[in-house]
Amino acid sequence: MTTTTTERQTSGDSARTRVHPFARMLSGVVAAGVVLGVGEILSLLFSSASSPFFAVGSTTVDRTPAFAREFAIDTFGTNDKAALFVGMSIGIAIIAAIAGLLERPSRPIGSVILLVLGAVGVYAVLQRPTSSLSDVVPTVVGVVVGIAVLQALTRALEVPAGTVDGFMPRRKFLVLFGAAAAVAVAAGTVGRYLGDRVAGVADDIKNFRLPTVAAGEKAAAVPAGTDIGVEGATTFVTPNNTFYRIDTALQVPQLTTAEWQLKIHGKVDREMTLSWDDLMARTPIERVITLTCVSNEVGGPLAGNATWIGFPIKDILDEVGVQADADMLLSTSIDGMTIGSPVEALTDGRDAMLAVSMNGEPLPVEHGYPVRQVVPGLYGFVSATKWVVDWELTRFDEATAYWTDRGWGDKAPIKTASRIDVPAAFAPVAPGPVRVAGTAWAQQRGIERVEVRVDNGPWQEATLAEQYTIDTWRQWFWDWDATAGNHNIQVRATDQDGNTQVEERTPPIPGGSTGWHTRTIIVS
Ligand SMILES: Nc1nc2c(c(=O)[nH]1)N[C@H]1C(S)=C(S)[C@@H](COP(=O)(O)O)O[C@H]1N2
Ligand SMILES: [Mo]
Repeated sequence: MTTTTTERQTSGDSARTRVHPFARMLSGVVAAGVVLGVGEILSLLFSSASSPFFAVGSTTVDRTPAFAREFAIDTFGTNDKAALFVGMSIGIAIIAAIAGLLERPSRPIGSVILLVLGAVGVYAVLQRPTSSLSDVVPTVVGVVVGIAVLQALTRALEVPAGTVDGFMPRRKFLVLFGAAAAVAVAAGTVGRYLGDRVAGVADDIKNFRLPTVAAGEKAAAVPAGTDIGVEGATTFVTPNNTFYRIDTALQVPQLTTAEWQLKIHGKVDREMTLSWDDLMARTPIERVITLTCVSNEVGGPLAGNATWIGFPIKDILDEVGVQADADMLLSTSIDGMTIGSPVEALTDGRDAMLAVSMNGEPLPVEHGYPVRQVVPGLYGFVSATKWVVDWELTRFDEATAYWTDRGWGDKAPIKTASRIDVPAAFAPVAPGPVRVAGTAWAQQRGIERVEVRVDNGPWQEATLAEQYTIDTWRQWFWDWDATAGNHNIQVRATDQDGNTQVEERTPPIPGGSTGWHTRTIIVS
């Protein structure tokens, strides 16, 4: 490059005039937009793994080291996907702008940069666990078209010296630019829209019929006393639309009940493949179970409680005959997520199930439609496989799963946890009586006691809401006579085995955080 704002160069036989670098950068950006737009619309003809943008995003997610995942979930919470999309878009735009800046008719450096980006896209597509070789076609065609666009725009910018002011883009450039931008936006939007529609499961969900649960297997009615009724405190049942969502799926898998199958193989006496009808012919149960994510920092929000209808996993395992040396169920989702669960936890009598309904509705697509696992007492990453389609009975010393390959623990029972919900962080509090409230959980053991203390004073016992079962969280409150000033409120819970949460702070990785949730409250 000569200068940043103007340049003069000779190309071929005629002298060329100055071109505004901003026009060059825009050319690069719009060319990259064409690559992604064309890639997106062509991906309709191939599998969902063939979209270059999502393939790069998903492969980035898979390559993300454990500490960075913790950071992302910590910083962006359940908006981590949106943050990734924004970050990727900015990154691609910057590279594309540089490509545009460097491209010349006689020296196609920008084209080479787009080619390299395309190679990254092809690599990312091939890295997807569910992709096949033909899935690279949308990326390859997108890159070819994108390079053609960049070269055409660059040529349109090169004007023989003296004919026009180089700072005024030429008509031909403007027309080409407008057309390319329109193609990029239209192809991307239509591709996205149709992608959700064509493979969509909206009709399937509309026709979904909940299994009928026999009276003896229905969940007990939720007693009024399970909710403490403090404004802002966690409700006992979490509505589906506010239930936390954690997964690596940048495109939510769209799997119809007709397409769904569960293939069961490995260390079993009888291999079996369950169809949707096979599953629905089994005896369903309905249970209320609290799901929690291992990625919660102390006091974190990644937990929810729902009424699930599903089919006991133990019954199915009994039918296929798990061989004596198998101690792990390696489950795989339609998008290639693998999760290893101890066979023991699935067969010891707890309500481990293949769930098909959440709070009286079909599973929302984000929560695993049509079939997911729910296992009380185990963190989601070792138990709660959404969109599950494959079960392999194997051994912990023979197989690993997605998160255990990334530094997380292989067996992860849920640790006893408690958190303060009210007063909310930074909420104004006036001196006088204040009801401090929150929730606590210790699935499979149950909450025995919750204690609160102010400014390292003596621990005081909170009032517990009624316990629904040992598999659900338990709400609590404690009445405080707040005095003016800054105060630290801390909470700790004791489970029904008699174990109290420890003070020592450890991070979520590898098996769940420890420590006491502390909130600073400014009373004035
Ligand atoms: N297919 C699939 N299933 C998955 C995951 C995933 O990334 N992919 N994440 C797991 C994790 S880490 C958790 S905590 C739970 C979260 O379930 P939810 O999103 O329904 O709350 O799903 C589990 N099941
Ligand atoms: Mo999780």
